Amino acid sequence: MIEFQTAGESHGKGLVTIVSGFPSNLKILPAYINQQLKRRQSGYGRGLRMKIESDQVEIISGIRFAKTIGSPISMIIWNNDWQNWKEILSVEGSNYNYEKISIPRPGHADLVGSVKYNYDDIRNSIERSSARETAARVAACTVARRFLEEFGIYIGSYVESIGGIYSKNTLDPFVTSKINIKRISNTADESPVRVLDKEHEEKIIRKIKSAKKKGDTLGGTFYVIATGVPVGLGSFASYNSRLDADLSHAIMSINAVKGVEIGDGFNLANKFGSEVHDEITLKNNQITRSSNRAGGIEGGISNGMPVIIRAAMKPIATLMNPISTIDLHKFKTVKARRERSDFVAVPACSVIAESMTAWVLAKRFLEKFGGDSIEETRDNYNNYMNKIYSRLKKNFSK
Ligand code: EPS
Repeated sequence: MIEFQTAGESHGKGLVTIVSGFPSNLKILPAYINQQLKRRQSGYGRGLRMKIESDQVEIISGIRFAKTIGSPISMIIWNNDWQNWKEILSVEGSNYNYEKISIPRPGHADLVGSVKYNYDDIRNSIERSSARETAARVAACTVARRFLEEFGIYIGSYVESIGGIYSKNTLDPFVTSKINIKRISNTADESPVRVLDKEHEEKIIRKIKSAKKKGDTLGGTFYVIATGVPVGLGSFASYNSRLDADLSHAIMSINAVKGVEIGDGFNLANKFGSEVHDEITLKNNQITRSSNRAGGIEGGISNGMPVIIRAAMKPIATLMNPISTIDLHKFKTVKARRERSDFVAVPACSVIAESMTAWVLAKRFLEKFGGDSIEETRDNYNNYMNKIYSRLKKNFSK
């Protein structure tokens, strides 16, 4: 089973991750991981922190001569901003005179974290709950992304809406079975808000500018799509092995995500069954579906169609024009505290969601086909794929 853990505070020395369970001989270079880290840092509406940081991974173990060796891969992303926080986040403790934070921001982890962990300074909540942690996740999950590419599985994303402005539906993922997600995601990467149409890109940027001017923030929705996923990942055998449940958990775990749909999700609830379910058809003697409203998953198992996830991110909780809260020190109503932050992070969130999707798919893939080396895994995969039809025909011919 593959696993990863992350550690690190937003303004601490750095972010650390340990990734274990991947087979040996998987080709991977730091530059490949850095490329994904860069994608996570981009997007119109980010705060000043992204100008300070230029996230790069330092690989400590697990990779030799650009290939995995089967041992745990450990990585560090150093925080440039640490220089400015050495005293405030000191490990040893000192007489450094700093201001304790007692005013929680509504919608953030500030208050709940302080109640739960019995903190006397909201700074402790802020540091670990910050979305900065997702840099380490992206580094870890990029190993999974690289692994999946070996088997022709590609994951990409695009932003659908920001602040209620929906981009034109240039792609209907539920009708098209042939989705070139690499090309689509590259197009999204060229847009500062990761949308696929220029007209709405401008409208969205205007809306972000006006939110920023008002000291406000915005959320949005995005799609993540994985193509090349073989039939048979995940299982209906138990609640915790269902692929859709697994993906929902992974996406919902990303900071500020408040909604996740698989396939056409909530829309499906308003329709007749005959309008919803994807007909099973034959194309060149291969089993396929006439549509993909199920989002590539039936009965908790991948069905060979593209896996489609849609998610909603709430607006960032730090407001420069703050709403009301309580000062825990004085126990009276005040305006929430301002803290340097992003105004919009939906484009970054879509990249993080791609990463988490890669992780879940790699986990389920290795659960089914896993070997100790990439070669052994490939043999297992090929053996299964080559026999799908002959087995079906043999079993049902009796
Ligand atoms: C982030 C780093 C943070 C924030 C943002 C995401 O840096 P700082 O707090 O120093 O500005 O920009 O985090 C939040 C939105 C949050 O609420 O914590 C990053 O690296 O993605």
